[in-house]
Amino acid sequence: MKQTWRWFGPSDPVSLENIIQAGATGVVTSLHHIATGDPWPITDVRERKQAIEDAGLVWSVVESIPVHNDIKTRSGDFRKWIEHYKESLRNVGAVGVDTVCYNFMPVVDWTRTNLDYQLPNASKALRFEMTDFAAYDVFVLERENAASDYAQDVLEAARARFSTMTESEIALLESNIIAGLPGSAESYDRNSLRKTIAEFIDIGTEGMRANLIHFLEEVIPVAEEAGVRMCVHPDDPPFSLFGLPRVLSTADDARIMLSAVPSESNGLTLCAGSFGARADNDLIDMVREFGDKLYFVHLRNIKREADGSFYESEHLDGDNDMVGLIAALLDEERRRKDLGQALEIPMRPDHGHTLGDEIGQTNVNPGYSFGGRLKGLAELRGVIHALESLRH
Ligand code: DNO
Repeated sequence: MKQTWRWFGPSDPVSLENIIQAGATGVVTSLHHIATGDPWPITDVRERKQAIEDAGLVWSVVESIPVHNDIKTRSGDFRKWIEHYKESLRNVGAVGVDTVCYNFMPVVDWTRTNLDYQLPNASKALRFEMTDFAAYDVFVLERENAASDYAQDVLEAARARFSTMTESEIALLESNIIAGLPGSAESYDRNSLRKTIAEFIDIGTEGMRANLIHFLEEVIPVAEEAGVRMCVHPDDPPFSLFGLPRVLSTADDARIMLSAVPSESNGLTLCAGSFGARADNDLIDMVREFGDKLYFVHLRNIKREADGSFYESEHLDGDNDMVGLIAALLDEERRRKDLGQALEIPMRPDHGHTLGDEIGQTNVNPGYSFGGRLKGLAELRGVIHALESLRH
C-alpha cells in the first residue's frame, strides 16, 4: 500500500518535511484556495505538484475536487459547474495526477458534534453524539418537522440535554456542526443552513441518486480521456442528517453507483471510519466485492453506540477489524499484481487524536494533528509489515 498523508497546502501547520519524517511517501491534497465550482487553473495545479515534488514527495491523490451544491440538486447553474469540473479534471490529468476523491453528501461534508472528546488517556478525539445532534436540529435550528426524524428516546434525551446547555455550549455545538470541518467546501450560518436544507429536502433519495448518476455520466468520460480515476468518498456519518437523503452510505449504494456508470474511471474511496460507523457495513466483504474499484483508502477506527453515536478510537482498537481489513487490502493488491497491474492502493491514516504538545494549540486542524496521525500511521505500517512478512 502506498502510505500517504493529507496536507492542507502551504498554510497547513504540518509541513511537507514533517510528512517525510512521518514516513509517508505520497501527499493527498486539494487546491483549497479555489472556490467550490471554479475551475482549477493548470498553473495552480502545476505549482502545487512542483512544491510537493521539490520536497521529495509525490501528489498521489486529489482530495477533493468539491462538487457544487447546484450539481447535487441539479438546479441553478449546474451545467456551468459541471463544465468547470471537467476542466479541473483535464488539468489534473494533464500534470499526471491520476486519482481524484470527491463526495456527494447533501449540504454538509463530514460532521461531528464534539471535536474535543476527552479519552481516558487525556488525548482528544472526534465524536458524533446523536443526542447533541438532535438537540441542535430540533431545538436550536428549529428545522421544520425535525422531531419526526428522531426516535422518541433520542428526542427526550435531546430535550433534556438542550435544557441544561449554556449559550456558549450551544454556540460551540453549532460551530462544530455547521462551520465546516477541515477540507469541507461549505460553511453556513443558521439562516443559510435552513435555506440550503430546504433546497435539498424535496429531492429525496432517488432524486439525489439520479443527480449523482447524471453528474457521473457527464464527468466520467472526461476523466477517462484525462487518465484520471475518480473515487467517491462515502457519507460521513453514513446515515441521514437533517432529514436529508443520503446515497453513499452502504454497500448497496456503492454497488448502484458503480454499476450505473461502468468505467475504470468510476471508483470508490473506502473510508473505513465512515462506512464502519454502521454495523451493517462489512468492510472486509466490501474490499472483496469492490476490489478493483478501490482507488483510495482511509484507515480509521471507531467505537459505535446503540443510538448511532460514535467516537474515533485508536487506529487498531475499535469496532473495525483493522488487521482483517488490511489483510483483505493486501490480498487485493496481490491480485492486481498477479494480473500485471501496477495499481498500488494509496492509503492514509485518516484522522488521529490530539495528544502531547498539540493539545490546546489553536492551529491544529481537528482530526489532523501531526502526533495523532504519526501514531496511527506507525501502527498501521506495523500491521502492513507484519502481514507482508508472514506471507513470504
Ligand atoms: C474528512 C474527510 C472528508 C473528505 C471529503 C471528500 O476527514 O474524509 O472531508 O475529504 O468528504 O470529498
